[in-house]
Amino acid sequence: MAALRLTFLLLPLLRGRAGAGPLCPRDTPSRDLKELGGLWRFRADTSERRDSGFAQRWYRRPLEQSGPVIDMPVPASFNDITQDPSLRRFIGWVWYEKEVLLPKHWFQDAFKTRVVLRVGSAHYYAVVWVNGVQVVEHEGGHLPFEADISTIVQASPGDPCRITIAVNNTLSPYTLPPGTIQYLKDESKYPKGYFVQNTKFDFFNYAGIHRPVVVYTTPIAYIDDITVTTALSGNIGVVRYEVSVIGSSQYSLSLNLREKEGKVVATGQAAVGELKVVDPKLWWPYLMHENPGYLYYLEVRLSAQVDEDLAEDVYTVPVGIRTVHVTSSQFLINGKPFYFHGVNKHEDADIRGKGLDWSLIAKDFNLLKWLGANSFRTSHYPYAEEIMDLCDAYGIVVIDECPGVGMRDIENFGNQSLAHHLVVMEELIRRDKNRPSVVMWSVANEPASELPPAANYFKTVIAHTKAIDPTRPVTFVSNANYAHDHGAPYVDVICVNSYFSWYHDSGHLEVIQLQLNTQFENWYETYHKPIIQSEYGADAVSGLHSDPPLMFSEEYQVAVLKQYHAVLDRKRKEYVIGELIWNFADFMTDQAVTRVLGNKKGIFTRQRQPKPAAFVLRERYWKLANESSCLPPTMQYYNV
Ligand code: GCB
Repeated sequence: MAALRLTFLLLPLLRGRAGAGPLCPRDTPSRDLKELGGLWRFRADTSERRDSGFAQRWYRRPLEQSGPVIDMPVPASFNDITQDPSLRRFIGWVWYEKEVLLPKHWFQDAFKTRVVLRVGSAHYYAVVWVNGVQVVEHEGGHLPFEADISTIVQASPGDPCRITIAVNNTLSPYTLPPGTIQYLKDESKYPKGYFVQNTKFDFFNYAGIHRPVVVYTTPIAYIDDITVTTALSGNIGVVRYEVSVIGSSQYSLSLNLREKEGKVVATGQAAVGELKVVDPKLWWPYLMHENPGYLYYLEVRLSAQVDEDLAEDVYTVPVGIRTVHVTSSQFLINGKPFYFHGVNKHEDADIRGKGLDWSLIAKDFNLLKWLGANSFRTSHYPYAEEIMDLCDAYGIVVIDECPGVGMRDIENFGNQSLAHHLVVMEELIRRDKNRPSVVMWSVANEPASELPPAANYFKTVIAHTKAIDPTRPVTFVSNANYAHDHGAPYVDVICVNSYFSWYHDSGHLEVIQLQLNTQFENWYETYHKPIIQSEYGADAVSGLHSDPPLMFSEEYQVAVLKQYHAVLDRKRKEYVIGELIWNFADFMTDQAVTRVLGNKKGIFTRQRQPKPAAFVLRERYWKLANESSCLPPTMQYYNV
């Protein structure tokens, strides 16, 4: 059994791993970008050990020469694209392939251009070949990875370049999220070799290439990374930066910090420095200011000597000047108390699963604004960079969560998991460190933090996170008993999930207020840290009615929310600093007797139509915003 699991997941681990480039590819005057979205050729490896693709080296020749292929959209999950139930539940390697023609001018001065292939995310494990040569492999969905493919593509300029990506969705006790493969051997019940994948998280394990695949260029000497942090000193905004350059040690830099309209407000020349802005326009959350999400733009220009030649690169990062502080009872943004009134989301939709979809992204942000939500948590994994860019631009505050979800077994807290968890936090922070919208890292959701090994585990993960990014608070989201939570001593903010009258005392709305009050008091008396109600809610099947309210009706969902709100309204005057509804929209889960085509705790349906709870929340969020913000009276109304 172990050997078979090895074939499923770990075969490519025999080779080296490679990481992601820190800078998100953008069109700049010195860089080209080509997106490889559309239909790719696709085949699932249905061989018993799922190893035919590797044994027969499918990457060596065009995929259609080694067997049948179908068209598969990228980006998208593969699960819901066809009518084939076995592909929907497929576990193992799937193979994607695309041939691309790269622009001629990329080769005109071949040795001055670097060509990079980047995958926004592929779930869970991916191996990539270009023209049959392996260029990168990566563990973990939800985060980008890339490879320098210059020498391979420059060996045959003008020829189509064949990109093959094998993706494996098998989870193990040591992956994030964890899972297990279970072989069911009773041949009176199951066919020979029958297995299932079990997980302890509550969303469907969609798989495939979920975010854009791009090829981009940089000059041979290039800006590799830019790190920006901001501070306020009186009326001076301080932008501290660090630029790293690869490909030359003889170079000069020129930095311009520009306002939105283009005016330069500060300049620099050093690789590490501080830019000062007098009376800066601060980055404010949505509904906390009349001009939320204000961004400056830090343009970095590089001139580097490479042999006899000059390489020039330019890259611009958006910069929001803001500060974040946590006290024993408040969360301060720019020194002002911030109350999270927001949602938990999922990347999830009909047909495309977890695949990036601009229409869905635009719709979701419009719904967030309509709702008066000022924040969300990226439950339960990092969201697409495209989504995060809009959070920066619109002023939507983010608790950025890694895929540490479903860690319910003791095996998930050993050294192998820990080592991977640290890498995931490094990759996440490398990707999102410059984002003003990200105000806190969440290293896990509902781990079994009552288990003794969780103490050292979370102490280590949180210390590591803080060491890489000392500027942001760190949390994880708990549903453990306050008296036995071994991770809570290490967090800056207590995030608690509870489902009173749903998973406990089902149907008993009358106990919510007492239980919620006790929950808050217990946590606060133990830790004296601010608390976020990071999940609460109830399933409501759209169109199901009952009065008096009974479980699963739209009325019951509303009633649960109102009971929670009564207590939140008292406690937010003390130390509760936020409330995030579970969930923004209905979403797909594994099939189970408690799930009706997925989890129905959305205040919007999966198709983004509001249930009555959405209107209740909308009224509340706008009221909260109007109470606490410095909005001019003209903006204090529903933004319809
Ligand atoms: C939770 C989990 C979330 C689930 C939710 C539920 O506590 O964090 O992933 O979907 O409860 O609806 O059961």
